[in-house]
Amino acid sequence: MLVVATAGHVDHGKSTLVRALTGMEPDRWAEERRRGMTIDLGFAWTQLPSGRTVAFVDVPGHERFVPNMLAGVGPVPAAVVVVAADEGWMPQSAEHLAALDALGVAYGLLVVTRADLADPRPALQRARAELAATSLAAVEAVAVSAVTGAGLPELRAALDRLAARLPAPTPEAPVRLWVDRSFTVRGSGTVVTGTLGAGRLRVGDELALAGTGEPVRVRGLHRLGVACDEVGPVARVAVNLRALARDRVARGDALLTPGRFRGTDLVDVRLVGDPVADLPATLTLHVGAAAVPVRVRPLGGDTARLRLGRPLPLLVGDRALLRDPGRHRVAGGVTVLDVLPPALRRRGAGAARAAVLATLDGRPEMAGELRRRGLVRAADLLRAGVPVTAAPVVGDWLADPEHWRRLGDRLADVVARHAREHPLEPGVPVEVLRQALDLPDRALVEALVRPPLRLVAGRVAAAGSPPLPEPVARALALVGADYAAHPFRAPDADRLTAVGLGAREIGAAVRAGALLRLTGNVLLLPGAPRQAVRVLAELPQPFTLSAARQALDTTRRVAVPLLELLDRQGMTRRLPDDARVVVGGFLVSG
Ligand SMILES: Nc1nc2c(ncn2[C@@H]2O[C@H](COP(=O)(O)OP(=O)(O)O)[C@@H](O)[C@H]2O)c(=O)[nH]1
Ligand SMILES: [Mg+2]
Repeated sequence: MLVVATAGHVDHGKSTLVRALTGMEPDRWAEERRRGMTIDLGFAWTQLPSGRTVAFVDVPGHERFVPNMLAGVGPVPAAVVVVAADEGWMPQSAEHLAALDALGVAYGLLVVTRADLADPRPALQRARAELAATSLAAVEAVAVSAVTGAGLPELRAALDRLAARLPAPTPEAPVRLWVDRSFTVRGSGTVVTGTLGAGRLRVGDELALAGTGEPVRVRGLHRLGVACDEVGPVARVAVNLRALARDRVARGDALLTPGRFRGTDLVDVRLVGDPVADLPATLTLHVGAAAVPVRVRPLGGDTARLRLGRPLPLLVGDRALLRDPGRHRVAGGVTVLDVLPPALRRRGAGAARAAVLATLDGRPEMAGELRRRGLVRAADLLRAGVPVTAAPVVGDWLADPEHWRRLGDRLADVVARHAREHPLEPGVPVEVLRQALDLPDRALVEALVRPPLRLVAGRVAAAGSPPLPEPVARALALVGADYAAHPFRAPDADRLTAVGLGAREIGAAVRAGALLRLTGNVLLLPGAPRQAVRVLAELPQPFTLSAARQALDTTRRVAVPLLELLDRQGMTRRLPDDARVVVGGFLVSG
């Protein structure tokens, strides 16, 4: 389906032309018919000689209704610029053309109407000259009279050629249906209409309402007034929404494929038109069928940051226009460069951002996004209209390869420095690393841990390096000699101090599994209990504490807690008379 919007000054014959071509009445309101003037958007359609369908979005030409005109033109890929032969180029001819040019509309026709009232050539010539500098420079021109019918067959043929030239739409794209009308149908409920430029709609689909994010379900679909189960692009559609109050949706809202768009109220844009520095601080942004007030912050000669009065589901590469409603002026065309722009907090951040924006052209590209952002969630890129073609580093996180490598290096540096500064701690807690590297997610820290680093119990430590800090390892080597001679004698406090094992060092050694703490500072090597069971198994069973103490060549200070440990571990069993036996399995297997 070819969907075209009309454009041109009031009373130049737009609605009459649509009527003549379609036999349908585009002026829907009684007031419009009484006043003979289009106020709001009108819709009419017909078949072209080729069998194709053309649908018109007829717009008002009066300067008071330019916002309505823009809501009609915004989502439509092609336009028919209408100029009356007898009046020629007029103010809203210029303003409408400026709007089409700002939106980058490149497909259309120039139609000189009312050719029965005056020679169409001067008007045609002037209009051609005006179009020459715009996105519509190359369009075909036709002169017509809706009264005599002259030129209408040529116009139909030209519409057919236009339809054939338009780029093929993408049915697999997500849906963003800008609502240009909403109304209630008795017995059906709320219906919205729009131009489906891409994507596919089906009865039963769940969509999201852009304004509130609330889910809505498609109860029924009409394509040019005919009910159907499914509609592909490009088409004029009416969507009946299940259980949605009429006041929940209005022109400028949008129906969205869930999860594929994100409402944003902050965008960085390139402007073609007035120099950014000359713009008033407040303008109206028109995009799709929406119009929102925006505050403009210049960032460079032709780039700016726009703060929107309410969030809109915008994508990188979207075309929009800025208009000064007070001065009836299209200030410029907008290309959206970034829908998730970084905050500008530091001094000089604005200038730095301007330099970045100067390199952007609005073509969504993943590698560039990753380079600029370092890290970004895949869902955020997708919802900015950027195709995601790389695998996440962890979860939903995408990383620029170079940035990721540098983060890995920094992680190793922080772990090494921490090990030097806190030699008795077993590595760096993940959360500390997350903060040190200023990462948004702990999962990223864990994903950055690569050999020789390792993740143990929520901390990142260097593996391969000695399991214990140097001073502790040295002290253990000294007591190790003591244990070799008397494995069940615990060094006393003086000995521990002499080799340099203070409370912190002992704690580190115990955490690292290098020492076994029986109680307080009663320490043995970790293998001591098993070794003790082997010795005790040689004794006549049951055996007394005293017999055990002698066999183990140790003191009560060690023997008491050691036997209690063996009891707890089920290797020995204490009898009612306080004697013990080694538990059967340990007797046999040793
Ligand atoms: N003679 C003549 N009058 C026309 C022609 N087209 C439109 N008109 C008249 O011009 C006036 C404005 O037309 P309309 O379609 O409402 O203009 P719009 O404001 O651009 O939609 C109406 O009175 C029409 O009857 C035409 O081709 N020939
Ligand atoms: Mg009209």
